[in-house]
Order: sequence, then C-alpha cells, then structure tokens
Amino acid sequence: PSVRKSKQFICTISDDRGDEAHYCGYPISSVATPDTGFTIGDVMSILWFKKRYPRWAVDFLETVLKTVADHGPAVSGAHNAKVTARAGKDVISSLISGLLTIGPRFGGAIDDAAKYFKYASDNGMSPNDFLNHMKKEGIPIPGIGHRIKSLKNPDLRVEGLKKFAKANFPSTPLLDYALTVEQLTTSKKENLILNVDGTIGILMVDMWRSLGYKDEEIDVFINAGALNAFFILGRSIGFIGHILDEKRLAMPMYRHPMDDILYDVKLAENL
Ligand code: Q5B
Repeated sequence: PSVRKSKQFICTISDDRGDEAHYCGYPISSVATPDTGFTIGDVMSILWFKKRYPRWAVDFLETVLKTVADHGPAVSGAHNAKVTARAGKDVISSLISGLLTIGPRFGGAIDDAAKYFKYASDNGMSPNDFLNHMKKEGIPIPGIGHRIKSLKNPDLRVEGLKKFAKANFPSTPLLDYALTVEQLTTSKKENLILNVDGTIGILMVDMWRSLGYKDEEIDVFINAGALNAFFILGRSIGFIGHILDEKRLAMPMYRHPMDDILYDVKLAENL
C-alpha cells in the first residue's frame, strides 16, 4: 500500500512547481505582462480572495489602495517610520516601526468598523441603539471620528470613496446605514464623522455582499484581519516614501525637544 507523507503546510493560492509559478492557476507571465489586462487589483483579488473579481470591484480595491497610500508626515505611522530612519535604521526596520502603529485608533479600525456596523445593521439597531450598544461595549465606535477632519473640514478621501461606490456598486445598504449613524454622531460632536477606515470597512462589506458572498464568508475575512490589510498594504507605499525622503535629505538623528515634555517626576527624597 502506498504511504502518503503527511504535510506540514497547505497552500491553496499559488504553486511554484513546474516551469512557471502560478497565482491561483494563472501563470505569472499571464498576470504580469501589460497586455493581459491583469492589474494589481486583479492580483490582490486572486491571491487574497482566490477569485478574479469583476472590473468594478477590482477598481474599488485599487481605489482604496491609492486613497490610503499616504496622509502626510504627521500621522502616527509616518512619524515612527521617519524617526526610525533618522536613527540610522534600514528600510525594513523603519517600515516595520511605522506599521506597528496601525491599530484600533490609527488606520487599523477597518475590520472592527465592518464588524460592528454589520452587526448593528443586521440586528435592525437604530443609530441610537447602536451608540448605546457601543457605550456598553466600552469602546469608541470603530470607523467614527477623526483628529483633524470634521463636518467643517470634510475628508475628501471619504467623499471620493462614497462617490465611487454610488456610481459603481450595485447597492450600498451598509453605507446608507452608516450615514444615518454619522448623522447622529456628528450632531453630538462635529469631528465624529464616518472616517476613512469606517468607509472602507463598510464598503468592503457592501462589495462582498454584491459579489454574492455569504455572511459567514464575510465574517471569516473580517476576523482574519483582511480589511486592515488594505491599509497596511496601501500605507506601506507612503511609509517607504517617507523613509526614502529621510535618507535623501540625510536628516540627523531625531531627539524630541525637552520643552515639549512635561516632566512630572518627584525627587526620591520626596517620595
Ligand atoms: N469620541 C480617531 O479621536 C480618534 C469616538 C468618540 C464615540 C467614537 C477617535 C477614535 C475610532 C477609531 C477609528 C481611525 C482617535 C481614524 C485614521 C487614518 C488617518 C489618520 C490621520 C490617516 C480621534 C474626544 C471625545 C471623547 C470620545 C469621543 C471620539 N471618537 N465617541 N465613538 N469613535 N475613533 N480610527 O479626536 O465626552 O470628550 O470624553 O478612536 O476609527 O486613523 O489622518 O490622522 O489616513 O492616516 O483624538 O486618517 O475618534 O478624540 O479620542 O480624545 O475623544 O470624542 O469619547 O468624548 P480624538 P478623543 P468625551 S482614521
């Protein structure tokens, strides 16, 4: 009887046996050369979700990547990447240091925005019920709020994503629900807008539903962190840009100005 050796890893997305490696059954040459019509969004859709998405969905994935590629030098991740580069570290270390700031407050609220808004809408919660529910959970609503963007200073990235979805998605029920929540949160405080993370998370759910995914499949994506991955991938472009900028400008090591720190340390004899 033939004895099969048990395998330690399983791979369902690519195959490097044979003359040419394949992405989900597509030889790299058929994906990489410009005349075959594959774009970077197609490559993401097959390697991340194992399906070639229709044009409108691929265009959306690319729109998201382009939208989040950078938001200036002051945000948490770009700041960390710049400080690390100025400490003399290499591109990988500086990039990782920037990426490590992506989380619940900065850029990494996308999965949780999708999760909580989907839950609220599926359970027929009114915006008020949803706010009370999140209060009980004890966390700020993921996807709501921004440090500098507000009703008076709207985030044009969000406007762009909404416009794209309205023009190209078959329907946007979760976005429509989220906008009713935004009406309530901005009535309390004008910077509690539906932010870029929230808009992406919510529209991804609308996209997947339009593509025929079942709720359980969408939940697997969300729980795996697939949505924050869009920010991670897109923003890596910007972080690398900032790191190269530091190297190009040969900037010296950074030290934070001491007059910008409140030293509140007691002398040992006063303890
Ligand atoms: N309050 C984003 O906070 C921020 C509330 C809320 C209910 C909320 C905050 C937040 C959820 C996480 C989220 C993604 C930390 C943001 C991004 C990418 C970026 C970044 C860039 C880029 C901002 C003051 C008062 C308090 C709070 C209340 C605030 N948020 N209540 N639900 N969601 N959002 N993150 O302004 O009564 O005074 O105690 O955690 O979605 O990261 O460009 O910078 O591309 O790089 O610092 O766009 O909203 O205000 O935290 O001091 O709160 O508002 O309870 O109430 P702030 P806080 P009170 S997009």
